[in-house]
Amino acid sequence: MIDVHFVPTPNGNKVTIMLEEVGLPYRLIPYNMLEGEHLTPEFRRINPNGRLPAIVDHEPPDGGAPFAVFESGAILLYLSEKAGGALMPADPRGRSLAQQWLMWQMAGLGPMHGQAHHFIRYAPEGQDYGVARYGAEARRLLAVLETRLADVDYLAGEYSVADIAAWPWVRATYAIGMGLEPYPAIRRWLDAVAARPAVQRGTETRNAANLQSRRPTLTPAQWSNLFGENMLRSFGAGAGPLAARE
Ligand SMILES: N[C@@H](CCC(=O)N[C@@H](CS)C(=O)NCC(=O)O)C(=O)O
Repeated sequence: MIDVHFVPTPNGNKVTIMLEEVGLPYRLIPYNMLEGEHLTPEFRRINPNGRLPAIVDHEPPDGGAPFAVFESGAILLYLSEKAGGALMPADPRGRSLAQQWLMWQMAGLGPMHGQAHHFIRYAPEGQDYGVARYGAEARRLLAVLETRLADVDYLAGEYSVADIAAWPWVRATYAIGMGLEPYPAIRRWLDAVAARPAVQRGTETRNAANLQSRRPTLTPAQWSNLFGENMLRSFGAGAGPLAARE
């Protein structure tokens, strides 16, 4: 059995989609991030970085003690290997392409779109530089994806962990007001992935409506748990400049 420490966000859905695709048994352990449920020493022992998702494999391949994995990209690779190389191309070039696009998602699409979500949806009004900077990066990365998908059906040629990593983030672009009309190849790929039964099962759990809206409303305590003092204090990060909600 695999425990999935879970929130129904793009990073969380990568893991549930992958588990549904490969058919490994798992149990969801849901967290309410707004209430700071992830800011505990117990969860820090599973993920030293304190973020979601993370998994604990109670039957790791070496037969040893339960094994924890954090970072959604590393989780996808771990699950692929556990499932005998599932959703990784068998040929070396294809495998490298899947790794390249997975790294691109983890280092580019995820963090940049994440910041675009923060500045467009959560930051106090008037944070124009952040909106401009991350909005531009978000668009640039969509253009990179469009160019790639105009040439191939899936990021590594065949459907792979790279598509599972990128798809939930691209699906979420509606929330930052970026329509996909200018990107016909992305639209085709988005629909093809969405039609997979495992993807549908893996994305059944959705965020509360407030968090799906263009401009979620957070109480001061929720803001502090996500971006402010409560979050920093739980890491022992000390005093310093803080994100402030006006
Ligand atoms: N690079 C990490 C990112 C994880 C991440 O930022 N997760 C968000 C939810 S999608 C989170 O835990 N946010 C809570 C917080 O920032 O305190 C991954 O891909 O797993």
